[in-house]
Amino acid sequence: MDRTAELVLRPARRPIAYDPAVEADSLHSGAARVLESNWTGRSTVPSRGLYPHQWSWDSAFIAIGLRHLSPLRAQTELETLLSAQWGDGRIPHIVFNPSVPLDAYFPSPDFWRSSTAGRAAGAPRTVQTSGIVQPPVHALAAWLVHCADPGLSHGRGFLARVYPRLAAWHRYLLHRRDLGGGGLASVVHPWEQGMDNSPCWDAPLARVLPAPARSFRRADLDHGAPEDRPTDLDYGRYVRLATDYRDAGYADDRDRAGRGGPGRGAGSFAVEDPAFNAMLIASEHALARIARELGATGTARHARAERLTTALLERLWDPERGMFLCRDVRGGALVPERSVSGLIPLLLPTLPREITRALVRTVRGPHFSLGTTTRLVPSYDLLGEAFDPHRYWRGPAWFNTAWLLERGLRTHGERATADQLRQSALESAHSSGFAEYVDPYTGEACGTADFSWTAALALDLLHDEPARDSHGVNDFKGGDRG
Ligand code: 9WN
Repeated sequence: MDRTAELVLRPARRPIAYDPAVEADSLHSGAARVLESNWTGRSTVPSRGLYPHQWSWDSAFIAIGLRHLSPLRAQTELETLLSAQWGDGRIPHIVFNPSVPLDAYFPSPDFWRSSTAGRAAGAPRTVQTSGIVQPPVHALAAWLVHCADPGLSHGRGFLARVYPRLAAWHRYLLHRRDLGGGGLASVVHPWEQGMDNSPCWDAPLARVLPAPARSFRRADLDHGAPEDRPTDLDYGRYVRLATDYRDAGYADDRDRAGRGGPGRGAGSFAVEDPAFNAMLIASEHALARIARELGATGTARHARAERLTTALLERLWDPERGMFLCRDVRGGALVPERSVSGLIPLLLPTLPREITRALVRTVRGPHFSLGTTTRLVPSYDLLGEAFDPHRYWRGPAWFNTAWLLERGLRTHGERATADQLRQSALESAHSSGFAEYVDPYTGEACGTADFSWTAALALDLLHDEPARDSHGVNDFKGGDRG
């Protein structure tokens, strides 16, 4: 059979009508158009202008939506990303497209120098990548992609091929990135957590000596409004951290971490983040399902996910605020900022009931106001000093966090709130032209338009909830059944 034929997008099964006020068909075809025009042949760029390469967690979210259009293309998206995996198990946050000019995105391949600086860590020789990572949502995506067309998946040996790579990825995070020693994975750069400019990083980043602004040229300002993007000072710190990590050979060993004193040296920034770890746990449950599908038991993986859930509660739960916080591993304390990241553990099926109740109260309460004054959950505390409805990850709402929270709410039986969030996400995705992010109050489009994960996750939300639930994280509740 000619598999290339399947790379042509097929019409999805008819999406459910979710609200007469919104044209489901037009949303569906608009989302499909965005994904088609951002497809490069082996993967999908987040955006043609601002982000012209392949990004790690973007690809996972994109695959989740693409599976409704072309399961083969969704599998290919993940396979392309995984083929750039490093020998030590890390999945790089960017896989560079060699045909894109170097000055189209900063930091470019000549900054990261993966194939030379990353040699000891096993960076691939033939493809250029960054040396940092992004949130591990890939195993969850692989499982959902498999479920979209199990016949195709079996026929291509999809799960059998991706499973060892995903297992190595989780091993890397659990063994090389437990910098706090408490069982959770740490991020060593704000870009790793994916919410680059969150106020949660302000205090840990303040210890980092910024690289001089004249030592690099930002490309993001060619596409985005400077008042919405991170400042030059933030960028100086991002560049310093990445340079130091690169110059230390992208090594993660704890002895090296922090060497050089505050402000300098790889390891001066290390944070345990609730969303990053929640995605790891959800993905660990998904890996258990994949293992079962491949004939193993998956029990050890569920047990590991449970241990991680316990560690998350012990290390990051803040009962007073009713949400999870980040831990500044170098400073040793919790960061007293409320970010959407601290709500995302709602995704986890086995959280104690009193914790999920508190999280739901918090998401509806004055700091996030879902269902009262906000349409989508803001990325940061509405009452926080640093709140800004338009600046990158300091207030606006993103669609991937909405998707994660919608699943979490549904997982814990909060149907009405989940339905409301789903509807707002669909309406905002449509009316904003699949914007990268939106003003949480008005839904006004911000950032770049035709953003791939906005289109992909809107497509996923268009499909009916029972179908999404039956292949999703809910199945992991209560262990290894299914
Ligand atoms: C740095 C691609 C990525 C997303 C991140 C988002 C933004 C990059 C940037 O774009 O980050 O990785 O240049 O700002 O913050 O979450 O993966 O869409």
